[in-house]
Amino acid sequence: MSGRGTETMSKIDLAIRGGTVVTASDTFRADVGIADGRICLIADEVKGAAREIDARGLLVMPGGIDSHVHIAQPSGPGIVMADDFASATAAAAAGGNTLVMPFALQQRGQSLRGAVEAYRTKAEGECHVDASFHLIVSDPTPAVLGQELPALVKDGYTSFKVFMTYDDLVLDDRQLLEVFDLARRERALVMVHCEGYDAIRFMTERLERSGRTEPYGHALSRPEIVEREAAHRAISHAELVDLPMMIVHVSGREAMEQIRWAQRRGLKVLAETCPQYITLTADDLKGLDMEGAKYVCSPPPRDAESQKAIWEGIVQGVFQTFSSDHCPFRYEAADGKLNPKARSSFRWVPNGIPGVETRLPVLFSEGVSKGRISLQRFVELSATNHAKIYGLYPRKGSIGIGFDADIALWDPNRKETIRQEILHHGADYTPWEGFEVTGWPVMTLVRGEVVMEEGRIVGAKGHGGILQREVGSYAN
Ligand code: DUC
Ligand code: ZN
Ligand code: ZN
Repeated sequence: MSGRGTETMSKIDLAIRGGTVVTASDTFRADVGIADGRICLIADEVKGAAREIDARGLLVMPGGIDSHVHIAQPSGPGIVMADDFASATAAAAAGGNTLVMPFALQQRGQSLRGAVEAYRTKAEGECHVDASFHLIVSDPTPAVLGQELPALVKDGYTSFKVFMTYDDLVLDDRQLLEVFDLARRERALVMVHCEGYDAIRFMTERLERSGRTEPYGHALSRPEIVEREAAHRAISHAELVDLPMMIVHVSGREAMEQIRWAQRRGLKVLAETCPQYITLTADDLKGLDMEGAKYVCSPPPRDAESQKAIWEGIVQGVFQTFSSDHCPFRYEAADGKLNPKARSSFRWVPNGIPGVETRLPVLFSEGVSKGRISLQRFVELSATNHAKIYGLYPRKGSIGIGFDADIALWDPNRKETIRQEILHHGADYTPWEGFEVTGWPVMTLVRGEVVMEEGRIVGAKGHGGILQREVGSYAN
């Protein structure tokens, strides 16, 4: 039910009163009524609820959906990710998110179903916000392509990631085509990590021979051309088998222009970018001693011109989603960035940075507060499009009757300085230390339960569930 005037219903568990509701299409003053974890009423006034939250002066927005995070993922010998499900989802809640989408990773030789079951076991009972898994396919055997993947897609794992680099994950062109073809048949969405394996190996070995082994070498080993070439190859393969595809973590102009070119030709190429590509640059990898390791992620951050190109892509609609690519490793740790081999070459520095907690404040501040994007575009990029693309809509991703009451209350004027000491993730640093933002999430509700209030995680872990998904709207 929605309406103007004062509404009362027989049983409303909670009313969010006096706030300004923001969706991907509108901004309007309204109260929001919640019953049984879902939005049941949107009206000028909602009275008679069992409980009320005063949202005067606040924006009432769909909780963030971060469709690209890595949590407790196997990361190579001796390397351990800094977050388990409890800490990652606490950090997500603190950052205004209500759902995260991490990856169940198939290691070579492993059954995909086995990887999914083991990952579920790690997550169950641990989450503060909802979670839903993508798959990573590293070993597309006939059994995986013929039986496991089709069955998993039917079971609600409707998206999977493939890599064009990394020794343990890379698929060659033939394998990519086989996976793409299967995805088209099953109507699953493939997420592609576009960086060319052979070019990176060539560059890495050349840099190492010339003594460029410090963290900055990571950026030199993976210049934009490496991403551009892989993006073009992935687009070509997808076109060959008529597959809609998502290119993840796009870092700069070269890959963005490939995607824009494909989209203008009518191809269903979707794209994601991340906070690191609008705020960091390769120069951050030049930190004194090994400090640059804190910024080693793939693709690497580029330069100010690239940041401008990413904004161009955001504003023009080349990008549909803005995700964190949260992939946390501790810095001061023998199982993290400073592992015993890391000083010998950048190639041993684990790739990834923490970001699930800071994604939305960075986008809100750099985007909305600085006048680059509207509130509507913010909601699309941070929640609604993720739900639509990955098969969670109309259950998640908006504020409307019948949607899960996944809501973040934002103070659009609040100024904060991002500091490690206020964050909840398992990493021991943030790449955004000292970064000033305007706009901050002050409360997060997952299915009508408050899970974060003023930076405090409230309520027990285990409220977050593990969700299966439908085929996404863009995969049709
Ligand atoms: N790719 C990701 O998507 N995340 C972290 C590291 C990587 O290479
Ligand atoms: Zn990737
Ligand atoms: Zn990632």
